[in-house]
Formats: sequence, structure tokens, C-alpha cells
Amino acid sequence: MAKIALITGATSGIGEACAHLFAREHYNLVLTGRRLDRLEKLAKKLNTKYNVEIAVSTFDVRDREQVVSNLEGLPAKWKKVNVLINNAGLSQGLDPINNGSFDDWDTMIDTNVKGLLYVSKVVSNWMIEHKTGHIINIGSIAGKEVYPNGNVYCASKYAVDALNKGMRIDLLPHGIRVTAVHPGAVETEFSEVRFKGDKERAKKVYDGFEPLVAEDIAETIWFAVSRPAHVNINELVVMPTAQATATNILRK
Ligand code: NDP
Ligand code: 8X3
Repeated sequence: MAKIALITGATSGIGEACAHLFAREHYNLVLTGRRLDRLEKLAKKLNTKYNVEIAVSTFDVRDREQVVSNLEGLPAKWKKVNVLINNAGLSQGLDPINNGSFDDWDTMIDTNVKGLLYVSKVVSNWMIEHKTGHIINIGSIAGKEVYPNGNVYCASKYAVDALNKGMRIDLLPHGIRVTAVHPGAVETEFSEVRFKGDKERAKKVYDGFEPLVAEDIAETIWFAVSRPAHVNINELVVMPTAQATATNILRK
């Protein structure tokens, strides 16, 4: 029977690249995100290309009721999830702490921390019931070091780092693997979202060096998932060659 991967934030960037890669590897997929049109288009494309089964579930990870009702509402066969990729996340703004927006802070904490928790609680219980599973948490270099004006986004990703460690310990008795992947700069919609649609400002983030692409992170995730069952990669920090730290980037 084909394995199942559930991917949050599959409408774009790293999540979408993971959907392609896991479909290529013959996984059936549960694709989630808020933009239904994109999920449906992606599902159709992958189904045609790879002949895999795909369930689409549209919800906002910040909304606890929506998360629980949508996931628990899936038919039983979709709850045998082998791989959960906790990828949905975002940054909003890049401001000093005294100027930050309350709304931006709420959005980042509610999405990156609380959303990840809501999904993880539901799916880890399915994994415990089926005595198998692998949870991939997408952290960030921002969860390993704090950079100027990164404050709350960094705090949310430090929380992901801590939760990854906590999950690893708590799920140990159940044989569930837990891995964090912490990327440096990946060119996706991330910066456009951070700068609220300011494409010019977003483009400048990647000026003068070769950033990672979403497929680089999907391949890294696949490396962790495809290790033999007795191997758990606890965490991986993956950077562009031109980026040594969050702020140390070699630009031409
Ligand atoms: P994108 O903006 O391209 O993708 C973000 C995804 O998250 C989208 O599919 C979006 O779907 C989903 N998402 C955001 N908010 C919500 C929400 N409230 N409910 C449900 N889904 C949501 O960015 P990336 O692919 O780059 O980001 C993926 C992850 O990687 C994030 O956790 C990010 O923090 C992390 N990361 C990114 C890096 C980068 O440089 N790009 C570096 C390090 C980490 P939709 O809008 O349809 O709901
Ligand atoms: C995204 C990478 O450096 O913009 O998590 O925080 S960074």
C-alpha cells in the first residue's frame, strides 16, 4: 500500500516542492493550505503526472477548530499518515521591537508556533495509533540565531526548534521519528509575504547571490525520510553556499 505524506502550506514554495517530490516517490498526499484553487490545481497536476491519490484539505492553521475538524473529518484511510511535514509558516515585517506591529506578532506566533502545535497534536495521535510515523518540522536559520529586527519571527522559529526537541523526546516511546530542517535563504513567496506584497523589496533579499530553491529543501527532507528505519536525523541546517550566517551573505 502506498505511504501517505501530509504537507501543510502546500500551495507554494517549500511545501509545493515537497508535494512534487513525494508524489514522484509514489506517496499519496494530503495537501493543505488556505488557497483552495492552488491546492486543486496542484492535486490535478500531480495525479496526472504520477498517478498518486491526493486529498485536499483547506484550513487556516491558526484556527484550532478548523484544524481539528478538517483533519478529523478526513476519511479513515487518509489518517494513516507516514510523514507529516509541518511547513506552513511565514514572517510579517522586519521592524525593531519598539516599532513592531501587534498584528504581525500575533500572525507569526499563531501560525508558526500554535498552528504547528494544533496539526502536530492531531497527526501524532494518528501515528501513535498506527505505531509508525515521521514528523518533519521546518524551522529556520532564524531559529538558530537572532538577527537585527528578526525578533518575533526568530522567537517563533526558536520555538519550533524547542518543539522539535520536545516531540523527539515525547514520541520516542512510540517509535516516531522527528526531524527539524532549518533553511537559510530560500527564494519563494516568503519575502513577498514578509514585506506584504512589496515585490521590489522582496527581490532585493536575493540580490547578488544564489539562494536556495524550494527543491533543495524538499530533497533534504527526502534524505531524512528515506534513511533506514533505525536512523533518525534530529536536525539539519541547510544554507546557500554564499550564506554563512543569517546576516553574513557574500553578494557580488
Ligand atoms: P511561502 O510563502 O512560499 O509558503 C508558505 C506556505 O505556508 C504557503 O503554502 C501558505 O499557504 C502557508 N501558510 C501560511 N500561513 C498559513 C496559515 N495561516 N494557514 C495555512 N497555511 C498557511 O514560503 P516558504 O515556502 O519559503 O515557507 C515555508 C516554510 O519555510 C515556513 O515555515 C518558513 O518560515 C520556512 N522558511 C523559509 C525560508 C525562506 O527563506 N523562504 C527559510 C527558512 C525557513 P496559504 O497562503 O495558501 O495558506
Ligand atoms: C527565513 C530565513 O533569514 O529570512 O526563515 O529569517 S530568514
